Amino acid sequence: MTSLADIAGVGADPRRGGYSRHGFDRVELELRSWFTEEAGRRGLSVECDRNGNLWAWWGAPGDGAVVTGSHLDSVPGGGAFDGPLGVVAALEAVDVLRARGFVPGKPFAVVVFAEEEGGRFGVACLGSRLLTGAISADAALRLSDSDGVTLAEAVRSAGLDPSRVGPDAEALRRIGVFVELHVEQGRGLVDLGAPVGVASSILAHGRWRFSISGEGNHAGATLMVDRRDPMVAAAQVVLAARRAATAVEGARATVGRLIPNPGGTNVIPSSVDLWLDARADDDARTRAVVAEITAVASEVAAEEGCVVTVSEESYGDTVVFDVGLRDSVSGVLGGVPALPTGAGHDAGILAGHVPTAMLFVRNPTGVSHAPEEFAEADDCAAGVVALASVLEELAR
Ligand code: HGY
Ligand code: MN
Ligand code: MN
Repeated sequence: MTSLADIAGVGADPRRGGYSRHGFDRVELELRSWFTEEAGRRGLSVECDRNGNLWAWWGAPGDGAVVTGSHLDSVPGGGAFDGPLGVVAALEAVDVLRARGFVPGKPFAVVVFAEEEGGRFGVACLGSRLLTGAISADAALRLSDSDGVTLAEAVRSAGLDPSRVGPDAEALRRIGVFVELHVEQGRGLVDLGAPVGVASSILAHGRWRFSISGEGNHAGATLMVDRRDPMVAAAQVVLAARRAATAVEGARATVGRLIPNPGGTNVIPSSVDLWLDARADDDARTRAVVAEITAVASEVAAEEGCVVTVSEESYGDTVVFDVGLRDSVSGVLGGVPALPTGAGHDAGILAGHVPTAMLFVRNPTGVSHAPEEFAEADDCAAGVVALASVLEELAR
């Protein structure tokens, strides 16, 4: 909790509440130096890979390492635990292992992945997607933030060489097993009355951009019959998202970001961009929900004399974590519960390449991606001890 308190002032967002810490922005760079210092204090040697992921090595870097960690960036106005808890727990777990006189029998690293939330460049888990090749360097370098700054420019200003951004087979080969500790985003552990759990699966989920264009005009001089108002179509897409997801067991659909252009109070927008976040237990259901929303979007756009284009910005199929590893992790912890999660993680991206597990720490309200996100000190401590025991077993 002291370590989390150390960074409590970094990236606090007075307008939204909570924290706004985004890939390679000034705030996140400050968090990177904080992490580098904390790792240095523990005698870990820190290196930054070609995609901006930080690796703090306990001993010499090498292949087949036991790796743990998470991310430091947040959603806009996010909570204090989503990401940083996993990074702090990893550092604290090193302290616990050291106190036990443990020395890793394998290469061992604490990792901080870049831009996990996609809060700046729009693609979630960007650092781990680049590392594994789940997104091409070209597509990634072209991504831009709301000020039009491209990822290429952002990584360059962070001291990286954009021409080296891309799949990193060496970094991937170095990961023998990855364990990510994360605050639970949901009420599974609360309802079970357990402080710590292990992840079983992650919902299939993706992000789609809907761009609706109509005719910009004067709010007062334009008769209602003469309008081609993309905001009216957009509003119906938002409602269609709610309807379509409610109709499919376990599906979720959200429009949390909608930008009218130009955005004047007395101006009928010429275009509206909105982003759909859709998730479900499997690929088919997720795709079905998106297809239904897309069909409604085309219909309502046509009715309003508007044009809509839909582009998929990121997608990941359902992740089922390695059952053997999950069960042995649960066993090391005396049989903690296994829970599915609706939240994506770097562990979900890596799971397709290396044995991966996740530990969850109880979240009393289940609320996340909001300033109210919280975890009790005792539960965080239980998470650290659990992580240390799992790492000790894996790094023997
Ligand atoms: O969106 C997610 O599920 C994750 O927090 N990036
Ligand atoms: Mn998150
Ligand atoms: Mn997270």
